[in-house]
Amino acid sequence: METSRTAREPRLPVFGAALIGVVALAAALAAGHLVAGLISANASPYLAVGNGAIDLTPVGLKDFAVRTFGVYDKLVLLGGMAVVMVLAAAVAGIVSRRSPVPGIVLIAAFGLLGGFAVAQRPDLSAVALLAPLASLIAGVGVFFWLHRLASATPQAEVAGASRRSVLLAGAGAVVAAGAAGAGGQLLAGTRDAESSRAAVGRLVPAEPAPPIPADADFAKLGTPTFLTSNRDFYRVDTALSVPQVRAEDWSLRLHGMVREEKRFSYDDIRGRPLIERTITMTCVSNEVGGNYVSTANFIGVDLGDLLLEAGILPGAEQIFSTSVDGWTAGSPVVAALDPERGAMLAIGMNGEPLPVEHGFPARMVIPGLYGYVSATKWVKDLEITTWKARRAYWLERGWGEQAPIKTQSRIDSPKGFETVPAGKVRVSGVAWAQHTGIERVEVRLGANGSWLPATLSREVGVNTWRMWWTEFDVPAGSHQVTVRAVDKSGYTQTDARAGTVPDGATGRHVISFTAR
Ligand SMILES: Nc1nc2c(c(=O)[nH]1)N[C@H]1C(S)=C(S)[C@@H](COP(=O)(O)O)O[C@H]1N2
Ligand SMILES: [Mo]
Repeated sequence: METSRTAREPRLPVFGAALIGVVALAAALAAGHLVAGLISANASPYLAVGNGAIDLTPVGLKDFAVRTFGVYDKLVLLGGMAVVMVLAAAVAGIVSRRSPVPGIVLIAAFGLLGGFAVAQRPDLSAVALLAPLASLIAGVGVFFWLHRLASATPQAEVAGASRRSVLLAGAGAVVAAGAAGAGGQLLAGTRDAESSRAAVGRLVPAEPAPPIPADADFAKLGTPTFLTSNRDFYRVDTALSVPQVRAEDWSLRLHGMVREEKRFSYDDIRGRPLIERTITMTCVSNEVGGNYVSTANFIGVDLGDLLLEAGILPGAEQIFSTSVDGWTAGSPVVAALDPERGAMLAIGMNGEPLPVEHGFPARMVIPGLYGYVSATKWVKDLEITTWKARRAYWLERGWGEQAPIKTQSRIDSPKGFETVPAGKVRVSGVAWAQHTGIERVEVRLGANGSWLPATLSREVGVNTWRMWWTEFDVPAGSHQVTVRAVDKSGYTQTDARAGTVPDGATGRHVISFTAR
């Protein structure tokens, strides 16, 4: 009798088995999220796996994702991960129709992957491993428990009371998982950086930036406003979940090729006479005509002053900066030391403490250099070194070491393919050549028209964009307009098209519109 036991062991129905896998997955994710809420939102194994995936993604694909999905690229990633995980959990259930072992092995493998991803995160301590551990225990536990309940139900009785008890247990597990997940979210919310940021209050610079003149933009004629609101400021980073750093826990270490290593707390920085500078930032991933360019009043201290206090040793070339989430950037020491350029360690943006997604408590901003070599958010470490000794995040992924922002211009109105009334058509937009300044903007109607100078907005500084507008008299029909900028070095924006990799796109923005 004993020998035929396996043969008589009941097989679970396919759908029920799949469901057990999915419920166990929900329990695992929720338990991990709950424990992560107690430690750090970023300890959540789900987010950690996603972050790991971002770091492992090849440049081309990442570039494609940013281009195609914009700020939604991470949502798409998380959604895709969810689909894959639910399918895998269902499969884990289905292959376990007789014995729970294959499912438990699969779920445990999931758990280990989550643990590995959390362990890889440089912003988390070993305690954070408790979150994936909770996931592992909850996932395997719930799977085993539901599987036993269901298997103990003889097929003949499936329509009866025991089946109901399996369903009830499953529903109970889902409800508990939901509660745990929500609890985790709530706990993370009370501990996160936002409350610390609120406690900082408004930042009042001792040395405010000159007020922005009313004629610094042509917003009424279709250009962006001169200052970009914090809400509208473009955002680019590799962080799947925004690093949560409280000001009171933050410090910045300045070390390497310096005479004297320094460490600054938030109060050290905030207690200094704060300066304010109006700066237009640009991302190297900005396509011709793209939106990854914005302007703000940054508040903080001069980055060069901090370096001088530490004393830069001869031979130093690179400021190798590291964020709390382990992202790195390499900036030229000379750029930070040049008082004309005005590099900053910023803690404020448009009067407020930095928004959490823009680097709270502190970030770097160096005018004239693309963000990936100059604008480390959530910065915690500055190592003064050489170019040879250290290679930053995007350098390892095929982007250039030196990345000055290229002179560019963009048409904002009319929009591409817009239909406008025939007759006088106003064309407007922006141009930028940070650290050099815009001298002239020229616009051309049709592929062979002559270049006509546009009216420029009042210049705020060489480190900020400049708005332009002009007018054409156009008959009904379809038309095209092209813009080009000439900067103060005498350079005319090239017509030669280049992609964003390795050091920024070139080419001229052309749009088509219809007059009727
Ligand atoms: N920690 C961290 N800082 C970062 C990045 C990042 O991925 N992680 N991205 C950089 C890039 S590529 C740009 S263009 C700017 C964008 O800053 P913003 O999001 O405030 O506009 O931040 C830079 N600082
Ligand atoms: Mo960027």
